[in-house]
Formats: sequence, C-alpha cells, structure tokens
Amino acid sequence: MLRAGIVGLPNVGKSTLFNALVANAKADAANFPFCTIEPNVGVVAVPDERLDVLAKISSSDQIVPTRVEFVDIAGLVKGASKGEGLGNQFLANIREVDAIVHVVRCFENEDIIHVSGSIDPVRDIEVINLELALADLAQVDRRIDRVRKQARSSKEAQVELEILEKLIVDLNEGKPVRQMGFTEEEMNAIATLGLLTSKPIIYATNVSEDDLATGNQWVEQVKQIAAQENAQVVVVSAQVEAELIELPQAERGEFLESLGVEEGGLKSLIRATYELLGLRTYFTTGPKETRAWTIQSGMVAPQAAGVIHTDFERGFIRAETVAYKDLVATGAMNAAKEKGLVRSEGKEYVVQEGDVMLFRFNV
Ligand SMILES: Nc1nc2c(ncn2[C@@H]2O[C@H](COP(=O)(O)OP(=O)(O)O)[C@@H](O)[C@H]2O)c(=O)[nH]1
Ligand SMILES: [Mg+2]
Repeated sequence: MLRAGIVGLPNVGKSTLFNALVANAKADAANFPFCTIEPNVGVVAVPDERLDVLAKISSSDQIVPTRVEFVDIAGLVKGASKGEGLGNQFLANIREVDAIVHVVRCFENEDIIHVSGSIDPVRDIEVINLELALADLAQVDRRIDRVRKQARSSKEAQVELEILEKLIVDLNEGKPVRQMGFTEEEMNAIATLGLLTSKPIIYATNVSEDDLATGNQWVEQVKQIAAQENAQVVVVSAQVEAELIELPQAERGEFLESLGVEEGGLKSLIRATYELLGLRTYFTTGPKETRAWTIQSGMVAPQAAGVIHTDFERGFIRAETVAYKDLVATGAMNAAKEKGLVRSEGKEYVVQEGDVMLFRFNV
C-alpha cells in the first residue's frame, strides 16, 4: 500500500489534519474495515466518483475504494538532523514512506504559538528542506568511504562514487535530490540509500476557514516555491476539517457553503497524494461488490491480477476488459458486449487507467 508521511514544523496543523483523515475514514467504514494501525498511522479511502457509477450499473451490494496510508510524523524541528527533537526516530519513520505531504502553516492565530514567531511559509519550507537535505548528507557520508574503496576495483562502484560526490556538493547547498536532474539509471544506483529529498512531495497549505475559498498571500508564496520544484500544492483547512467531523452529516453542506467551498480540501489532498506517484486504478464490478485496485503504470494484465491475489497471477489465462467510459456509455455489461466493446486480452496487455477487468485463471 502507498504510504505518505505528513511532515512540517510543530504547530502547523499536522495532527489536526491527520485526525480528520482518520475520523473521516472511520465514518466511511460502514462496509469496510478501516483502521488506525498505530496511533500515528491511518488508512484512508481514495475518493473516486467512478465507483458509485459502476456500483449502480452492477447493482453492487458494496463499494470498496482503494486506500492510502498516512503517517503523522512528529519531531521535525530545526536541528532534527543533528538529533534535536525526536531526531533520528523521526528520520527512520520518514525513510519508509513513498511520498511526503509537507504541511505549511498559512493561518494566523495568536493563541497558537509559531515555533519561529511569525507566519512565513518560505522560511518554514527552507527550514524543513534543509533538515531533510542534511539528513541525506549524513546518509551519503556514511556510504561514501566504503564505495571509495570498492571503486578501485569495481566499475559499478566508480559510477556510484561519481553520483555520491555530486550529491555531497548539491546537498551541502540544501538542494533536494529530486531537483538534481539525475537520470532514472542514476536514481536506481542510489535507491537503497532511501534519500528523503528524492521522494515526491505535496505542499499542503493550511489556511484559516476565511481563506479556504480564496487562498491568501502565503499560499501564493508556497505556489511559487512548488512551481520551481515541480511539486504540487493543495489548499486545506485542518480547522474546518476538524469542525466538519463534529457536525451531523446533514449540516456539513451548509457549513461548507457558508465558507464558499464544496469541501475542506481533504479529498483533494488524498487524491493528489495518490496521483503523485503515477498510480493507476482499475476496477472489478459485480453484484457482490464494485472495487478499485491500485497498480503501477505500465503493469500488464497478470501483474494487475496479482494485486488481487497471487493465485490470479500464477494461473492467469486471459482478461475480459472494457474501458470505464465505454461501459458507462452503454449502461450495462451485456450491452457493452453486444457492441464489441468488451475485449479479451492476454498476458501482454498493459492495463489502462479506468479499465474494468474480469480475470480468467486456473487454480
Ligand atoms: N485557527 C486554526 N488553528 C489550527 C488549524 N490547524 C491546526 N490548528 C490548531 O493549531 C494547534 C496545533 O495543531 P496540531 O495539529 O497539533 O499541529 P502539529 O504540531 O503540526 O501536529 C492546535 O491547537 C490546532 O487546533 C487551522 O487551520 N486554523
Ligand atoms: Mg502533531
């Protein structure tokens, strides 16, 4: 399962946002066992309107969305890479995630102390990014001596050494790995290092409820930074999300409307996190359930089947598949078949975004 780590300075709203994510997941859990694995790890459904449409076509008893795991990572402060705050414990946590959600405080509130005294997302982002870069630098330093020795006799080690030397120069300037212009091959050579600044990132700007519809000058500043880094920005209000949970379902729409928005930003955040990693969704649908499955882009049919069960991959024969939009346009599986829109595909078929799949397999 995809894992995203929530990072940011203290008091920016990380835990508020995390709790809202988990509370919403629990509320949605009527037909699926969502859970909090650990106090700071939560499993969240990826919202997808196509599921409702398919469930209607198939008269499915239940809908099962695909999921993302969020981890509330505390302890990132200035000096974390040198052991301040929770230091190394924090760094171990974050090395295991696939993507980073960086929460940036873009709301003013005199009652809630800002660790650096004022609202300044540009400075805050620099602080965090520098800590991450320094942690990566320490990681590279630990590795380079050994590679230097190996490089005397190994061509492969020579290649790695060159990359590590470039990493040291750029990380020293606080530059994240994802901005260093490495080729895929070069990235593979250093993949085992688990460098934090090589992970894809989303900036979640946490704004006050009054700014949710319009954004504010701080959000604009974050957008500028993100544009340079090729990163995404989502506007959320952790406060609004926390209040929404407390309201009865019937009153939520009105509350959001009074703020001039359709939602508090949580859904966009989940969706953006999912898309950040180039993940694809395919569906299975029938009277029992309509379900979304996550695959990496480029996966062939047997691999996609293997996401459901390893037996499906091992015993794969063929897949019957129809594009989501073709099925919706015809309104029923039989109608789609009559029109020749349901194809029979073999082992080489690359599963496409939104494919509705039925696998034939030997047990
Ligand atoms: N006004 C306002 N307060 C917020 C918002 N998000 C979080 N807070 C408050 O800020 C304080 C710190 O939030 P918390 O989520 O614990 O921050 P963390 O240290 O990043 O985990 C809490 O008192 C929250 O209620 C927000 O969007 N607006
Ligand atoms: Mg917290």
